[in-house]
Amino acid sequence: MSRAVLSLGANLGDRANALRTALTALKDDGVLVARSTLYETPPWGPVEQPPYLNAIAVVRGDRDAGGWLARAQELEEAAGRTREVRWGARTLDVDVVTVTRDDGAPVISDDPALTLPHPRAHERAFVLVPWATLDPTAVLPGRGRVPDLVAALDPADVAAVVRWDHLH
Ligand code: PH2
Ligand code: MG
Ligand code: MG
Repeated sequence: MSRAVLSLGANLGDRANALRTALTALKDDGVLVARSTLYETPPWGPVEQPPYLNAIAVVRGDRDAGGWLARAQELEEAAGRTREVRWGARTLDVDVVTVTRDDGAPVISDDPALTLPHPRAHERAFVLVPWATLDPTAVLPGRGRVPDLVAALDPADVAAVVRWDHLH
């Protein structure tokens, strides 16, 4: 058994439907511990593209890190994901942010296929803001408490992550 934090994002097609379908699939798997609401977020990175909807899911189940990555990729495929441009637009992206073993030890990996913890999570408001709101006790291994990481971000980046689903 292990616990994983997943970051979900979509910026093509019916974004909310893509996220909700993936969250429902995790619930149906019996692994969903908690999920954030949906947030609209400006695209991060070098590629010009439409705004994202993002969410965080905490899952726990009988999988190791590679098992969570495999499930994440199945969810992307089920959403019709095509993988063209790195950091480019996508119907669904599911990234494994952290994996924690049942003894509390974080999985640390520099495997290029699955680097853990996620190497850029600590600088991404679209990951940290929903995560800190969902779980104010969360820690990103090697980086610190998630609310502290939010406090270290540019306030403009934090303010740009806007709760979306109470508006719709
Ligand atoms: N994902 C990316 C690149 N940029 N920006 C936002 N706001 N949200 C994302 O999920 C995202 C991104 C590549 O995975
Ligand atoms: Mg990603
Ligand atoms: Mg990804």
